[in-house]
Amino acid sequence: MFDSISTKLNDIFFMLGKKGTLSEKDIDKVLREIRIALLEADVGFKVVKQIIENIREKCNSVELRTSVAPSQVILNVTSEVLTSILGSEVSELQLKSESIPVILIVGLNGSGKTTTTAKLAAHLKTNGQTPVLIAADIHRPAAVEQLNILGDSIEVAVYSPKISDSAPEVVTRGIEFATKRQATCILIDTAGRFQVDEDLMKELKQIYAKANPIETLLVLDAMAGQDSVNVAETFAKDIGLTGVVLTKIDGDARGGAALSVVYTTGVPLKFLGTGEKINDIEIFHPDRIASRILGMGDIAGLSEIAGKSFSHNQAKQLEKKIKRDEFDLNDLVAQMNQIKKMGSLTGLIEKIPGLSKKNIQLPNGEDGEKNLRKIEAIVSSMTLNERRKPGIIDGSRRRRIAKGSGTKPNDVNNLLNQFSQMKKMMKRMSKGDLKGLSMFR
Ligand SMILES: Nc1nc2c(ncn2[C@@H]2O[C@H](COP(=O)(O)OP(=O)(O)O)[C@@H](O)[C@H]2O)c(=O)[nH]1
Ligand SMILES: [Mg+2]
Repeated sequence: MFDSISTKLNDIFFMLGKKGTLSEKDIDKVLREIRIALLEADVGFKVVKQIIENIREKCNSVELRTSVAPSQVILNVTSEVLTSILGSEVSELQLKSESIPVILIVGLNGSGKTTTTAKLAAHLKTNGQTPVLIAADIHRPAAVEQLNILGDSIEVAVYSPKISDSAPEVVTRGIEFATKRQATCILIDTAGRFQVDEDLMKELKQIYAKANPIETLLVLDAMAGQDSVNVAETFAKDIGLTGVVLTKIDGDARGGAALSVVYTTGVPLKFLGTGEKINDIEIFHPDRIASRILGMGDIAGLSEIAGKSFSHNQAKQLEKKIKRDEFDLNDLVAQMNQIKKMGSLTGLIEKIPGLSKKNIQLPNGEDGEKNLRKIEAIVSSMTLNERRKPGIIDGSRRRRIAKGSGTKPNDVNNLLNQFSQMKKMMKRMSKGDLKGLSMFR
């Protein structure tokens, strides 16, 4: 997600970066480009207008023309504005309640409700909770089975409906079941429809009355685009929502609708679904997503995932290397191996500044593994000097490296191009006062 917008904005700021001073005209031009990039990313028209106004206003209030690095200032301003549109701060799950806190999961068919219910249960379990799941989608028997399989896999108890139960009855019995089991929280998976309709809302209202949830989370498919705005507005009005979970952000969705939903409904985004597996869920951090949108990567998110496998020293060393512009191809391979250990590669790629799935072709799974091995083979066919200063690699060196690694000169070229792009990005990040890098500490 955000691939094309981040590439575009990245280009805009890169071009701008070369300018020492900015005229009124320059600023107009940049704002126009940002506007187009946002519209193309499927951000709603009204939201785009607001974003541009906010950026312009902030630009006027800072001394842009006397600033030493005006492009940096605009980049920071844009990042601040996007962050604030996305909700500014992390919106945590509420679990304080007199009775067992209930989290109600609602949304359209196929949006990812059942999967998200299980993902959240696993997330809560990791945080010391004892969740119980209630399968209240009585319209599709397969959904009950699906939740049971998922519950088994994470060792979380699931309450399943009896044949003649209505959805509200299931909820009442499910809560009794959870109480007996001494659950510390309850997650209810509900039925969806293909579109918002009256029957669905009626049933959900009845469920809501029985469940009295502390959190009502709307699950939205990132691929649905601007339609999600209407869906979210209806659910917010009819049922009341405390949060949104945006799923399938690992797909090709342009992602702009996320901004529109939050802006239009005022309901905070709480989680992102990043894949089909149970651990593919992330807490939504507005500032990190803003920085991802701007093509600045998500160093904080990256280091969080890396946290467990990265020692403090390793992280410090990496930060130093990036700052001193000493990050070389050996480090690249080492980093990629580390990342590989942490899980799916593509999800992580977009968190690395300057990289996106488009400019580094690294599919998940077996192919990703193969690709990594290929890069490793190329780098290990280089001399120490070539790894440190890839600039010296000319045509004949390239042919030698390709031969030695069993690849084509073009593969070597691609790797070198990607690496140089990445270095440029790192340089810019470490020069600017962008928050990201300090998170490695
Ligand atoms: N790639 C991807 N697939 C997802 C994600 N969340 C759910 N899915 C898939 O979307 C499909 C529908 O999910 P499901 O939970 O059954 O949706 P429901 O009808 O709303 O309960 C399933 O194939 C899930 O594996 C996600 O974050 N990423
Ligand atoms: Mg379902």
